[in-house]
Amino acid sequence: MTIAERNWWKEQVIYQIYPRSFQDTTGNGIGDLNGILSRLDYLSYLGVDVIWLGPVYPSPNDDNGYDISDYKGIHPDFGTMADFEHLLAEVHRAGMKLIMDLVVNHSSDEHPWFKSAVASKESPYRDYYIWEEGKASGPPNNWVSFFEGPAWTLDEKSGEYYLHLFGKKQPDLNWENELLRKEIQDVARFWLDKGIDGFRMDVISLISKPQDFADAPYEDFVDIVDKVYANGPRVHEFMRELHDEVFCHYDMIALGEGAGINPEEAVKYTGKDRGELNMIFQFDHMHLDFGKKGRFDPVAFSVKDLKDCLLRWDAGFAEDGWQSIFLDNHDFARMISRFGDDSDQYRGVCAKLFSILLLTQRGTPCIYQGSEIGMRNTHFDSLEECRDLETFNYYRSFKAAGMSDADFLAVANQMGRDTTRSPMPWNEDENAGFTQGTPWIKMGDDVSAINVQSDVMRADSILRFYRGMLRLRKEELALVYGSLVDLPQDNASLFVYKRVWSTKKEELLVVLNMSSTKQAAPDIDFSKWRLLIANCLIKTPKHLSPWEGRVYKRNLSPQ
Ligand code: ISL
Repeated sequence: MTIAERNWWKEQVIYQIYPRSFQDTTGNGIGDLNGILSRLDYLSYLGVDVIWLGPVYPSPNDDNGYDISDYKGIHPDFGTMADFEHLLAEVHRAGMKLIMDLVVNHSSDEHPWFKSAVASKESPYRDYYIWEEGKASGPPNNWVSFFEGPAWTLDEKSGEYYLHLFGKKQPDLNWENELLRKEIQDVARFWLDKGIDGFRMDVISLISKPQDFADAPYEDFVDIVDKVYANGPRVHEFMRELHDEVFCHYDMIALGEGAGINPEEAVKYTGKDRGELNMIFQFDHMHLDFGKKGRFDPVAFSVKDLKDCLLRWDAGFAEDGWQSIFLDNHDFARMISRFGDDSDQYRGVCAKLFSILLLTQRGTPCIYQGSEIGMRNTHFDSLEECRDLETFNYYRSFKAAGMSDADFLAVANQMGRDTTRSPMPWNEDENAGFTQGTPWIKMGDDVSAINVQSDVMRADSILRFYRGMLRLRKEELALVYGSLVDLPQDNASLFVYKRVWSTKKEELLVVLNMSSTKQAAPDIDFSKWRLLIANCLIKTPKHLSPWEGRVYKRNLSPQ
């Protein structure tokens, strides 16, 4: 096994801010940059290193900012460029870093490039997008969009179809066009020159399309993404070009969102001599419950499936490459609601267990806002309360296929993206201190009990536990550089592994009971280990309480 090279970006912990839902200061019900500024003390208190700021650019907000109409501006809902620059300076002053979302697989259809491309086939911007003739029966091929329905929309004027792997207001950019690639380089330089510390690059694995645009020979949507849309023929060339032209001139984080990658591809994106990205997000664990038709067609999965998936991916990076570890984000249900037990009885201990899992895996951890106080899925009582276009699109198609509103809402409450986008609950004020206006999306049902202020006050809170885990992550570099060694158990509810850092002759032991029932402890002589942190009072060494998690340490005896 090779020994991981030390790099500053491996030692960071990222905190994802979904700007609309973090902190409003103007009363328009939408979070803003000054709101983030007002909460920097909180992020310092929590102990995170890097803020990943979701898109704050001008956008018609068909997909909450993932449809950008001006890559070099700030949406007035969020503030001004001066507000952004002030925030960036203060983030740096507080000793943190800031990375921005770079959404360049597609733009908004309201971007001037697309407007010009539609206005005339002769426009120099026409080829910035992907146009194809339809077939007699309709679109050029059978590709479907991530957000349901065909991935092609007819432009009546020219009679050609444009490709959009996401919503129809999100036309895909044509990376085959060199001028377009230069525009993207220019955008990246613009923000890096302002002093930001890198990018989270939206669906970057999708930017190179197979140019034959042949039909996808798969029914299962995850297969279509993995085998047709992702890792296209020129993707690594495009990544290297961006690196050589721009990224290599900055000391930055390049974190790719790797929809549809597999471990082998992941190492191509992030291998240390490849000159592409530093790290990547993989999604296999997020797809464990996706059925044939994607997220709104969920299937059952087990703790073992989750464990196997995490282990398989860790093994993929054993020799080279690096990943960023996450268990939820703005696109997926809350981790305790999805993988754990979010009942009143177990929410607290379960959220702490998942913080151990998140912060003891090998990879740069990414905490999604609100997980550090154990937020659970928000439940919507009707579709009128939902906000996400993906939910609405799937609703139309599932309804047409005969599903009832009640059944669809139940699935949306389990799997939909809105479940995880409710605003941060800060305190017990009106709207939990998020806004003095009307929040753009419903607050969580339980904000009077689950909010930052109450967790700051309580010594045994989830928030305090996260702080402890973040401190541990800083103190114990074995958690960053140690290899991950699974200790297989007969009991499928247990996840037990070591992080072995041979360079320093140290190892850490992580013991997790990922179930709501008491389990026999693994057959380990714990007297040989020093306990560093635990989420329960250890009642008997022989048993693990529901969702009990512990981290131990010992020095390796000299060989
Ligand atoms: O399952 C997925 C990948 O196979 C998806 O979740 C995928 O990762 C996701 O849809 C891509 O998300 C990103 O791009 C979208 C945007 O709506 C999401 O919010 C963003 O995170 C389009 O820009």
